[in-house]
Amino acid sequence: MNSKLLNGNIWDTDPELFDIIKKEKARQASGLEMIASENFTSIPVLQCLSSCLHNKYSEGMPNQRYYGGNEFIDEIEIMAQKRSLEAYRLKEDEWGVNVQPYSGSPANFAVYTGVVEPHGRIMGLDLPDGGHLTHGFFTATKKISATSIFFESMPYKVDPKTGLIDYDKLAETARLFKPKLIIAGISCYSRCLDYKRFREIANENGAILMGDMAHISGLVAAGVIPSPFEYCDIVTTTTHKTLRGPRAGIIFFRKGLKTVNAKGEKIMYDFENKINQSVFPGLQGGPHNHAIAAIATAMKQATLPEFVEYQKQVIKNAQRLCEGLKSFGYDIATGGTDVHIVLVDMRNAGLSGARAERILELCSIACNKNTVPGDKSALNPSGIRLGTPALTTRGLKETDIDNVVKYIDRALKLAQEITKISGPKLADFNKIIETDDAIQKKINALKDEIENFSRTFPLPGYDNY
Ligand code: DSN
Repeated sequence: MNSKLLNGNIWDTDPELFDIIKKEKARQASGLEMIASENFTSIPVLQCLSSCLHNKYSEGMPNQRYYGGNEFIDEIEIMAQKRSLEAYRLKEDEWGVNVQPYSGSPANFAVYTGVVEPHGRIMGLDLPDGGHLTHGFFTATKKISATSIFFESMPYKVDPKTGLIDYDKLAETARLFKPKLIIAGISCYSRCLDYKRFREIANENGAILMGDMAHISGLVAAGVIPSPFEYCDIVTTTTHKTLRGPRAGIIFFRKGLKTVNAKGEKIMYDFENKINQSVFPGLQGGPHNHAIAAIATAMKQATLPEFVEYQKQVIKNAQRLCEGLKSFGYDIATGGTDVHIVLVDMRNAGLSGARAERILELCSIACNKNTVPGDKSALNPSGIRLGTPALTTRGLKETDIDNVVKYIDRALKLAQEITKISGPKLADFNKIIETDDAIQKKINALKDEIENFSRTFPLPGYDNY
């Protein structure tokens, strides 16, 4: 195994692949990354991810493994657990944590598998209203997410007029549906959740309350928005969004004394074994030890004052983005944001989410089309979701966001111009983009301007890849 071809650097052994990686790096550096769930992680996280830890199998929990040679892996996993609790200011006798889930979707599935019986009932925010696939998404014709195939799910919704979660309706539906578990979590909702209200509704129905803080876990760690830990029994998260860690998932669960009943008997939480066994051996095999180490280092960063400043800036930038877009006449769902997400309703601008996403992509601004309150179909959504975590990581401040707003507006105006020529069909819109020289020139000129602007902000990570 000494062959240079088997063990040399990737730039020597596989230049074909390395070239593509370099192109992606250049794309990241020259574009404005506004996908709300993305971020640029730190060098220590990248270093853990590409370390020797990747080589090791370690099924089981620390000090109870099915493989030998796990002395240091145990040390790292225990460190990741400890630091995860510290980052959220949780006491070790009240909360436990499993850091092994491969990502957020497996984490959510592991919770339901562990604490809800097969075909037991769950309630989550409907996907078109801002919930996640794994909150039980299904449509009239199809059970889309496995969480709606193996569990019976009932969505709750936002008020189509205000865009805000309709807690009264959720309470009413929960009284009828009697869920075993209610999910307080979002994938696209720009307001803080009312965890106290969720708790009251869960209590009224004897339901477990699970917070899915995947999007907001960095903001929660920094203490700049309300925390789900005050009211939830279980909290899941990914670690790569606002938290800026590796692509991975975590499950926090309450443990210890739950309550004392009328007879004076102590009732204890029983989540720990159920959740740990559901993750392994229930659903997963070997933990990704390189990712677990990266969680440990990300959680250490999450306790630093610089991290708090970063998260404050993420919100300031998102709020400036809202105000800027509103000043150009765009409608913002719920009228604003409390977090890192800005949901822009394109209907009054005469554009669909798909057209807006496409033109922005051509101008090197990455975002995603998204349903907005009142949309009937998730297939042809009327809005775009923008986010500020990645731009803030690159050092953009409010005045830079003002420039970003102008770029977005210019791109969207181009989309309106193309729509005037193409008419309502998306295929015709795309055809004009591909064939009309004058339009292409305008797009490319704007793209060049945006890329020059973007390159002035450093991109964390390795220099060329
Ligand atoms: N795909 C993530 C998002 O974009 O919100 C959620 O998993």
